[in-house]
Amino acid sequence: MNPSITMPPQVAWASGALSGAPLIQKTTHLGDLNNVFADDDAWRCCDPTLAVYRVDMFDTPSGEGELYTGVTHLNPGRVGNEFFMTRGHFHARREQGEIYFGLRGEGLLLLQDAQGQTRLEPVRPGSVHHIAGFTAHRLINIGSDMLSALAVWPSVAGHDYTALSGGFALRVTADTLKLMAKEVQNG
Ligand code: PAN
Ligand code: ZN
Repeated sequence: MNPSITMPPQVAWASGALSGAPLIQKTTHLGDLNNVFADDDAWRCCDPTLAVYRVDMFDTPSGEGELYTGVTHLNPGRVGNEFFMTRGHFHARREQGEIYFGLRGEGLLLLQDAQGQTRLEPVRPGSVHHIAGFTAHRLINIGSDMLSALAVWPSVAGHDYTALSGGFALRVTADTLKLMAKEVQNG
C-alpha cells in the first residue's frame, strides 16, 4: 500500500512568513491601542492609522485539544518613551499555557503572574519561551527592525484583555534597558 503523503504548510524561519495553507490575518493599529501606552498625550499625537503589529494565523480547527499556530510581526517604534508592544493578555482559560519562539528582531517577552509579579525574557532568533498557565504575556520590540515571533497555543485558551486593561505592572522604556544593562554588568 502506498503511504499517504501530505505536504505541510511552512514557516520561513528568517522572516516568519507563513505559507501553504489558508491564513487569518489581523492588524492592530495605534488607534486600537487606547489606554495601552502610559503616555496618553503622546499616544494622541500619533497617527492612529499606523500599524503596530500583525498576527498571521493558520486557519486550523478549534476545539478541545486543538492547537493554533500564529506569527506576530511587531513593528519598531515608540509612544513617548515606551516601546511598541502588543496589547497583552491572560488566557480566558487561565490554566492554558503557550510557547513562543523568537524568529527575528530584538525584543522582550513581559510575563506577569496572577499576583502581579513581572519578569522579562529577551526574545531573539531561536529563543524558546514557555509561558506557563495563569501568566499574562506581552511582546515588546526594543530594536530598530521588525520583531517576529511564532506562537503555539491551545485553541480553547481564549484571550482576556480586560483583566489587565489598567496596564501591566512593568513598563519598558529606554531607561528600563539601561537598568537591565547595568544589572547584567553587575552580574
Ligand atoms: C499571541 C498574541 C499576539 C498578539 O498570538 O495574541 O502576539 O497579542 P495580543 O493578543 O495581546 O494583542 C498569543 O499570545 N496568543 O495566545
Ligand atoms: Zn496568548
